[in-house]
Amino acid sequence: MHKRKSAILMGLALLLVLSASRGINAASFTQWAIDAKASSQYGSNSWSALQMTGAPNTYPQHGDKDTAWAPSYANSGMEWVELTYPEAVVVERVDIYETYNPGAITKVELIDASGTSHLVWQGKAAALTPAQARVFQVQNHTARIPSNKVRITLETDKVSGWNEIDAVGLLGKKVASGSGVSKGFVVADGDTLAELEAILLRLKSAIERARTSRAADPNFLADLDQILDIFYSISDDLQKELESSGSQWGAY
Ligand SMILES: [Ca+2]
Repeated sequence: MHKRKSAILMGLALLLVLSASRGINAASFTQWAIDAKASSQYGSNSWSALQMTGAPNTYPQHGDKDTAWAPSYANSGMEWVELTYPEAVVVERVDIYETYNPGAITKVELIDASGTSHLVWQGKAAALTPAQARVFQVQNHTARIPSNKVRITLETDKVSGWNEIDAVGLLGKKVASGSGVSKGFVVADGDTLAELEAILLRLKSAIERARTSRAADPNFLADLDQILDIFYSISDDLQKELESSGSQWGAY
């Protein structure tokens, strides 16, 4: 019983390692927002939500600049902004360029294609001393589903003065679209698939050796056979998907 449990755990661990190693081969890239809205905005052009789109054009300056978003009123409680990006990605990091009275952010959420929000950071608002522009970097350790929207909540009465945001960068990896096991988070390419096949072949021959020399409990080996079959079907699915979506990988 103990051995069977270990075999299943080993199999799961191997699957996780393989999934992770496939992800590493896809390149991460930064996107800038193409659309933005906010709970309020100081102006319809200057200091509007749209001033958060595109790359930073205020940072590293600290000050009341009309190239950044500002809410309608300073120190008036909860405000939020929502940024939209061209590509849904598995997000690694959100970079928030706070260019006037930073520190009022209390929550950062990612929003996936279905509109579900995933909380990736929550904390207390606190003024920076001395006040200066900063890039507030939030790592995503929770949401593995691709997202193309970021929602940021600020408590504007916690940090005195106008709390302004210049731009918000979204760092992440693109995922293969379509069905099968890679839906959602697994990224595959030709090299990692070859690697996977080689590992599976080694595992298969190790099982065969153990069976021939009667070195292990037959039930344990049967479990390993089943796990191996699962890995082979994952590998096949990835191969099919790679063939059908190969053209997506050229852009980044
Ligand atoms: Ca800006």
